[in-house]
Amino acid sequence: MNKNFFIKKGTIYLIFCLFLLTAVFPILVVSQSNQTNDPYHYFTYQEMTDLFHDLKENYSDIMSLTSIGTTYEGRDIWMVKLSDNVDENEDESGVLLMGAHHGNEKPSFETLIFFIQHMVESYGKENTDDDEDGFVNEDPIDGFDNDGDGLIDEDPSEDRVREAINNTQIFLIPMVSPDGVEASTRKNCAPNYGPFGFSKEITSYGVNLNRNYGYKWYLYYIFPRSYHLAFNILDSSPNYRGEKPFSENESLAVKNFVETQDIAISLSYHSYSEVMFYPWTHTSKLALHEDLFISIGENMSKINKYHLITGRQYIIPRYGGTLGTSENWLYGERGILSYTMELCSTRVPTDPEIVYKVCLTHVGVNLYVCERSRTIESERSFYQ
Ligand SMILES: [Ca+2]
Ligand SMILES: [Ca+2]
Ligand SMILES: [Ca+2]
Ligand SMILES: [Ca+2]
Ligand SMILES: [Zn+2]
Repeated sequence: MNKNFFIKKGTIYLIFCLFLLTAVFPILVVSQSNQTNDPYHYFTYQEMTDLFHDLKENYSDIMSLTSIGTTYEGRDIWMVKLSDNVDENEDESGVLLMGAHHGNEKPSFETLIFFIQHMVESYGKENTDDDEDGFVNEDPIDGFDNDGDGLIDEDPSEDRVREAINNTQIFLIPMVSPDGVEASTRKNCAPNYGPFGFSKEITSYGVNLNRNYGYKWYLYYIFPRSYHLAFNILDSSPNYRGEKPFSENESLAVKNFVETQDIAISLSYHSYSEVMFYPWTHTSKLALHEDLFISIGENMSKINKYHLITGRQYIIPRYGGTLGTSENWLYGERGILSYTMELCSTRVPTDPEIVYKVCLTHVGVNLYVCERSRTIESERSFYQ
């Protein structure tokens, strides 16, 4: 073996080492950073507020931003409307999507912020082959791998977004309880002055907003045991209902807003347990539109694979009834087909992949609801 060979061999070795450094090292770094998986960062109230103002600047033709009320701590309760001719009240079916009645249920607002971004960004985009597989919109967001490539919902339909925005009025209140979000609490943050507000001193803080809606409160006094009066009247309880119906700025803001609009379907997001409920939450009697509730619910279930539960099947026989929920009031007083959506299998998942998936899937659920809302008026008479 001559000297040249060793030089040559050394050069090859050097090149090999360089190759390792340039080609393999980044792969190692990337795979390591994939493994570390920093916990998911959920929006703060301020970040959401800033984002909405930015989006409104860029998409003012299809998005408006309104404060429907102010919390005890002075935060605006934001309502985003998505629609064409957004500043007009058009004769289109209305959909109401709400999150964070309970401030510690973070996926509930994250899903809606993601939806808003997806909608405004897709609206003006031409139909695009997002996954670059040569087909356009072959796998829309419906919870299924439509093209059988092993990926689910990887090529959303831009046309579908346009159709929803052009033909629906979509109202979103992603954080009903911004104070609760900031404090990460189930209840809001207003002080309580005893169960009925008669105490001179502050006795505790916070009302469970999803017990504060004023629908048939009198039943508490007729059936105190069935409706857990003791727990709902105790102001330190996590389920404290408030001193009177709509005593809270947040629930009153939702009520005042809803009363000015024509809304067909409403979804109120919570977390967790991957189930969906619809009225009634206070009785085993079937709602007048039971069949319609089931039909919409089963179609949502195909997308998110969540279990559709009726009050009759589960909550009421086992645990008694719940008064003061938003869906009871929305349906009972306004005739809105309203659902409670319990997202995720844990209250606040921190795995970014899990959060992304739940957000993406519920874009599909929300789009479905927009589509279905357009036929609800005629279906109502058919189903009754
Ligand atoms: Ca696409
Ligand atoms: Ca594609
Ligand atoms: Ca696919
Ligand atoms: Ca799909
Ligand atoms: Zn909740």
